[in-house]
Order: sequence, then structure tokens, then C-alpha cells
Amino acid sequence: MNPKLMGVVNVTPDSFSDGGRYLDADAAVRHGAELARDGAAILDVGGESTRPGAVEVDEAEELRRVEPVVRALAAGVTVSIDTTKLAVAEAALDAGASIVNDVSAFKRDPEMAGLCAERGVGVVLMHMPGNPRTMQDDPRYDDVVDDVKAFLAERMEFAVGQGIDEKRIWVDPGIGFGKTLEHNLELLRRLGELRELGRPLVVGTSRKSFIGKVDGSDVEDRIGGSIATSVLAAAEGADVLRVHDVAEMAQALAVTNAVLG
Ligand code: HH2
Repeated sequence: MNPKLMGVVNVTPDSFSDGGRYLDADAAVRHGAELARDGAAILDVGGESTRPGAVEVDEAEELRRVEPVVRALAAGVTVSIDTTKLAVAEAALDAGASIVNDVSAFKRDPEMAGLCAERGVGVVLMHMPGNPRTMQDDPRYDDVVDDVKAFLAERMEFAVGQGIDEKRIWVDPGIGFGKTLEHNLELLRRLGELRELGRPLVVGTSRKSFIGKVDGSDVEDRIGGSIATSVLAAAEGADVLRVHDVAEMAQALAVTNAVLG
């Protein structure tokens, strides 16, 4: 298994896992460069936390946070911009980003699809019911895997309808977004079913609260669970793993591959 690692660069004061650590642009750039050295093929730069209940960041502030970081990092590595806002995506693409990672799958700002089509960039469409403020209010599904798959198929159809080349779309089940512990575990267990969408799969379990729900761990103590779930996701066919701890993840994959031969 040879998934790409997408290293997380959060330029935020309030991200659930690393909020405030890289709010300063220089610190964020240094961190991103380190993740690239550790083996990240893509750096995912975000200026707004999407943790449950997070307050929405004003567009100008989000832009101010991410633009210099994208510009510096994109000079040496592939950068994706983690945003749901058209203006932020546009500025990040101007600064050198080549992938738009929209956790709302173009629902918050449908015009983002046109921008991505026009620029010919890659897009990540992720499943999230509603928005981060409301998504954890009693999430329910008939069958979580079938429902997520149908949602992603519909968003792919929308994106293609807006002129995006289907070959540029990656899909993501949105682990932790509007899901109970059991929903997250079932999605991971049956991840392979999402391959039927025919597009590369992005999976982000890193440091998320469902890990803490399994063993009571705090956010800074979830590397073991992050690695276990990411390796299992890769075995189920994940093509991109979105992780904070790139060096540890790269080692886990190298050793897994050595054992598997
Ligand atoms: N998870 C987070 C943010 N963006 N994008 C994709 N495609 N998939 C994910 O699973 C995903 C994502 C949440 O993690 P993090 O960035 O660490 O936290 P926060 O949103 O609080 O900044």
C-alpha cells in the first residue's frame, strides 16, 4: 500500500488538535516544511477550525492567516487549501495552491465549483451533514456508508455539472463530521465500499475525538489510534491519508509494507 500523506498545517487559534501552535505565519511555514521533509506529499493549509461548535472565521481574517503560508510552502511542495470560502480559495490558488479541500463539498459556496473548473485544479469533496456548528446534534443515517456514498455521488455530479473534470475529484467520508462513534467505526470498517465511486479516497482520522471515545485519551495522546485507523484505511484502499504526525505515519506505512512484502 502506497497512500500519499497529506500533512495538516492549521493556521488557527482554535483547532482541536493544535490550535494556536502555528498561528504565526513563520511558525506555520516551518512546521509545513518539516512535514514535507518527514514525507508529506501534500500540505493541507487551513485558517478556520471545523471542529464541532467552532465559530466561523471572517473571510478577511482567514485570508490573512493562510495566504502567506500557502505562498511560502507552495514554492516547494503541493499545497491544498482547506476552506469553504470562495475568496479564500481564489487567493490561495493565486498564491500557488493546486488543490481545493472543501469540507462542505461546495455546499457553503457553490460558486467555488466554477472557480475550480476554471483553474483546472484538484478538489476534495468531503461528506458533512449541515455545518460544524450543528453537525454533532444527534446525527442519524439509514445506513451510514450508503448515505455517505450517495451524498458524495451527488456532490460529484454537481461538480462535474459545473465543469470540473471528474478525473480531478477526490472524495472523503468526513470521519468525525456529523457522526457518532459507531458511524465512524462502521465507515472505517466498510471504507472499501466507497471505492465504487471510482475516485481516489481521502481519509482523515488524525487525533479525532472518536479515538478518545474508544479509550478515553486526550487529543495529544491519540497518535496510536490515528496510526491504527490510518493503516487500516490504507489497507481498505485509501489513497490519501490526512495526518498531523507525518513522520510516525510514514514509519508505520514503511514497516507495514516491509512485513507485507
Ligand atoms: N478533517 C479536519 C479538517 N479538514 N478535510 C478533509 N478532507 N478530511 C478531514 O477528515 C478533515 C478535513 C479536522 O481536523 P483538523 O484540521 O486537525 O482540525 P480543525 O478543523 O479543528 O482545524
